[in-house]
Amino acid sequence: MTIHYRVPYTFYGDNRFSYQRSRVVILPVPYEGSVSYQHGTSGGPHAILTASRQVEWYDIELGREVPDTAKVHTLAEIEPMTDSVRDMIESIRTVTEKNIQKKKFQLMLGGEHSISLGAIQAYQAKYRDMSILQIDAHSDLRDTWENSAYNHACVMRRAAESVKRVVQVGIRSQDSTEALYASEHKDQVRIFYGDDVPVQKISESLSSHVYVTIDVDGLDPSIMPATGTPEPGGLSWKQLITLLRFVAKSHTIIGADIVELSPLSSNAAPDFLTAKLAHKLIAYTQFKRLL
Ligand SMILES: [Mn+2]
Repeated sequence: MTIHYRVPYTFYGDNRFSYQRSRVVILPVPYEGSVSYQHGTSGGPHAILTASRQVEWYDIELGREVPDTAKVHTLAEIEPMTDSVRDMIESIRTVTEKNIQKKKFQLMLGGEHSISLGAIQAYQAKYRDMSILQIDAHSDLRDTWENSAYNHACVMRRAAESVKRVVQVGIRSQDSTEALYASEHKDQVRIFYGDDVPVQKISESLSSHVYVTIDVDGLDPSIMPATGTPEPGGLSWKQLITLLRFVAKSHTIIGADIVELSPLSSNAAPDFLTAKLAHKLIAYTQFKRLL
């Protein structure tokens, strides 16, 4: 009889590449400590990895088998520390620093948006001129939220205080303090509202080294209902993919994260979309010469 082995529980269901041999590392972080509205982002990494096992390795757009060249290695999940978001951010920073030092392209899968700060701090220590491309429905520029300066609603304020520039795309929701901060710090924060995605202009706003953070709620809720605050009027799949391809070609994307997927038991399409988005980011960054 034929024995059927289960596909490995890794990105692409592929475990051919050890950490040593890998070029791309997937870092799952099922952390959910400061979410305001609906819960469920701690299930994000598991759902993305599960869906990724169904993503076709061959990429039609690039005409290549992506995992063969990208050499993807999936790391162990970082255990969530729910009592301290600062400790969580610190752990992510430490892991990211190691991956940067080993010259890996890190793609972190969340979890809630506050985790991005740990990776951003690590990249910023290495790339002083770094800018951030943030896809999101929310500016996340609050100074504090729910008595914390490290809440997911403050993550880009903390980032904007240290990196060269944050470029936000897909924004449909802000409070007055965020709008004021953005208007008073036009050099640090550039905002593109709603589904206005002028790729050339966005690209020109970025410095040469770019960290990409994608909150899935930047996408329209018609294709991304699986998130805590599904704001209407977001990006289409094509708009997002076109932008990422353009930026990957014209700039150097040094690392990335995809956060805030909150899986729905009744609908697997958003999980698959997110896995495919991760695949596209891997393809665009690892096959730059084909773009
Ligand atoms: Mn958001």
